[in-house]
Amino acid sequence: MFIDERRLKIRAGRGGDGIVSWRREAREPKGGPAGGDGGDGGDVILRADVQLTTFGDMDDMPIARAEDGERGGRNKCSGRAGKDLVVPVPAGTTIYDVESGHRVADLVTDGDLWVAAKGGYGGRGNARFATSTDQAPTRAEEGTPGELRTIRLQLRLLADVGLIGLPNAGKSTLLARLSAATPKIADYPFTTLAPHLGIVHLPEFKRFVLADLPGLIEGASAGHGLGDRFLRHVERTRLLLHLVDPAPMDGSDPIANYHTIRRELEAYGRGLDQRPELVAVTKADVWSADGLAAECCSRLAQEADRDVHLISAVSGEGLRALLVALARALDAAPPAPEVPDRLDDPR
Ligand SMILES: Nc1nc2c(ncn2[C@@H]2O[C@H](COP(=O)(O)OP(=O)(O)OP(=O)(O)O)[C@@H](O)[C@H]2O)c(=O)[nH]1
Ligand SMILES: [Mg+2]
Repeated sequence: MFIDERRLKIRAGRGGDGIVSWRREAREPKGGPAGGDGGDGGDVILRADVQLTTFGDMDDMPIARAEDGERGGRNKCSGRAGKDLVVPVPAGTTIYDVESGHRVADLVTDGDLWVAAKGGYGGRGNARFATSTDQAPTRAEEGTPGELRTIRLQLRLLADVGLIGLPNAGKSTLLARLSAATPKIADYPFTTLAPHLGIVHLPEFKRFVLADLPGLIEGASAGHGLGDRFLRHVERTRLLLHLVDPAPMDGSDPIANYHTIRRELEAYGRGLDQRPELVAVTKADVWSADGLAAECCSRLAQEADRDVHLISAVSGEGLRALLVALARALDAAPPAPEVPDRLDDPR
């Protein structure tokens, strides 16, 4: 299952206690202090992993807990330090502290590490407290507790271009045509229930990552259809590719449909409506003959004041020109803005 948000309690290991003990040797009944130090507690560390695309694997982890340090031993032996717990998370995971609501880390690159909770320190044993005036200290320290906190993980997929459009517009079909991805395709709305990524190869060894999102509908920002929660996954993209069906099955007007999606982007906020956008009218193989597709293109170009491409993911028409335009637009596009530095709904 695709899970892109979750809460996680984390607890670092406690430091082991230092101990009080005495050296015992033959003919030396009252040896000096020999209590060892406790070991430090283990840290809980989150690590970005590009192989992961969901938090689904973390389901059976109600609390992420690192090992405690061991108690000190006799003969000045230190206790063993607790092992760190390394929790892999998908690359693109943003971490918020639930209590403060603040962003505390954003793990984007494979292997990025973040210490989520620091282990406690081991206490010193009595051997450490011997001085010239006190050669038999009876004092040892307890270990300190490890950090305990609750965090919220939010995933924003790492993609360069985000595919948006109404259900059935042809988003998944295009992703499948341009990349090796194999999303489910069908002639009914809401076929795609989770975002999919594909890598699109361009000439000269260039490439970009294309994200296919579940279809949006009017009122998505108010929770209609699948809602707008998947729009979070285009937040890191630098470019939107907006697909428009020139002759939707429900008889709706393609231009009105285009504006519906634009309104949802605006309602979502986070500057998504300012993101550079390319528009493509799909299914040219079906609707070119009677001029319907071309008419839709010219109306859209006028209304939206953008270049509009006419494509078919089935026949391949217009795809080469679209890729050239995408590559150019990507070169010119500014970097995606930072992810939010606060949770809007800390819970
Ligand atoms: N003839 C033709 N059919 C297409 C083309 N692109 C998509 N289709 C068809 O349109 C229907 C919907 O395509 P999808 O790719 O599943 O649409 P989607 O936008 O991903 O839809 P959701 O996942 O429901 O949001 C399918 O029956 C496709 O076969 C095209 O270029 N030509
Ligand atoms: Mg789809």
